Amino acid sequence: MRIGIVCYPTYGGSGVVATELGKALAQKGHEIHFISYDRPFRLEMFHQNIFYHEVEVLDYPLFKFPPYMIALASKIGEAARWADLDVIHVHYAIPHAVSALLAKKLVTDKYLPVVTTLHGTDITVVGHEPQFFEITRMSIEESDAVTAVSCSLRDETTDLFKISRDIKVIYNFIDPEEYTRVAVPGLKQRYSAAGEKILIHISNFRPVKRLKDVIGVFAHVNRKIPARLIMVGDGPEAQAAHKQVEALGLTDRVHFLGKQERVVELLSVSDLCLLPSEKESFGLVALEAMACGVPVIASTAGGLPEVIRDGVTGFLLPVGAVELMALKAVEVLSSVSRWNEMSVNARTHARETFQMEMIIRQYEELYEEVVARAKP
Ligand code: GMT
Repeated sequence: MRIGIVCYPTYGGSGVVATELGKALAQKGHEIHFISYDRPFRLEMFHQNIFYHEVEVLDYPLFKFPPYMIALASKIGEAARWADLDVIHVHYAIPHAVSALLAKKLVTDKYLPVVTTLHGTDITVVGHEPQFFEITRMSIEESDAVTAVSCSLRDETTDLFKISRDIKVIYNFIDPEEYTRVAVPGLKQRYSAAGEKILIHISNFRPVKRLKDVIGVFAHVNRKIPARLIMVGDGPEAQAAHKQVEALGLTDRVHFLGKQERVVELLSVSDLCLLPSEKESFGLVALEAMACGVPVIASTAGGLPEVIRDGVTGFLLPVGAVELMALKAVEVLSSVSRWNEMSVNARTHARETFQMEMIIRQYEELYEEVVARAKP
């Protein structure tokens, strides 16, 4: 099958899932056409079945705001005609789904089915804004198929937009060969002294990630167990996080590493992952951590309870319950046998429940279904 994949090329769960899906589909023999304003950051390899179409936005003095949505629609239409695409799969509703629906009108010589995957903030944050509400709803209603990355996101979308159509849940996945604990000589010593535990947080440092709670939990843990905190990512909350760390006198115990291309090595030297988000439709980072044998302490927000098994692969606590999260962190970090048990459970759960082949197959079946429906 010839599949067009539209996604954000930057660091972030939706782009990662879209790129990994495209790579896996190409490996299975499908022809994949990525369409975005930049090469997706995980698309670092060459593959004969993978193509990349760059969206260029005209820089004209009259345009205070470059018309990206229209440029993207034109590019999707152009790629669809040029490569004779069978289906367009957009990741993140805004503005991708709207552009794809426009492109569908441009391609007049064939029916171009559009599959939209909702990732979370496109619904819970951006789509929620009054100015985007109706257009997001329209793009969900008009797509040929819609998927959500968790039951929680499906239900929230249905309730919020009063959607009557079917939204299929297809969970995110990881490549088990890539996400596995690796030995990295000297790395643990680079960030910690003997006997210290390493906690890790990875995100885009946006308000929904509650960095204040991440640092708060760490401060409590560090009072009981000598520990370090690795902070991976960057974003609007970075400055406030630096200040909080300074105010708590923890500068030498918290390592801010900025955005990182790869996190497997860092996860491999970590003992616990913290994800106390206010909203999280899935929590890909939690899955990546578990696959590397790192138990996760998270909030019960959104889809996190569908990813983490409370008391088995980590702990789930209410949003903002900093002290309780710290208590559970200390509980798992202070018992070698408990940590080992949770680490093994986490690794197994990540591989069995979010099995890559099974999830890729679910997307393939969905493409086959919309293409068959589109046939005259
Ligand atoms: O977490 C973010 O803010 C980034 C966002 C994205 O679009 O990349 O992540 C969303 O999609 C990920 C992949 O499906 C999910 O794992 C994240 O939970 C989801 N983020 C939120 O819902 C806040």
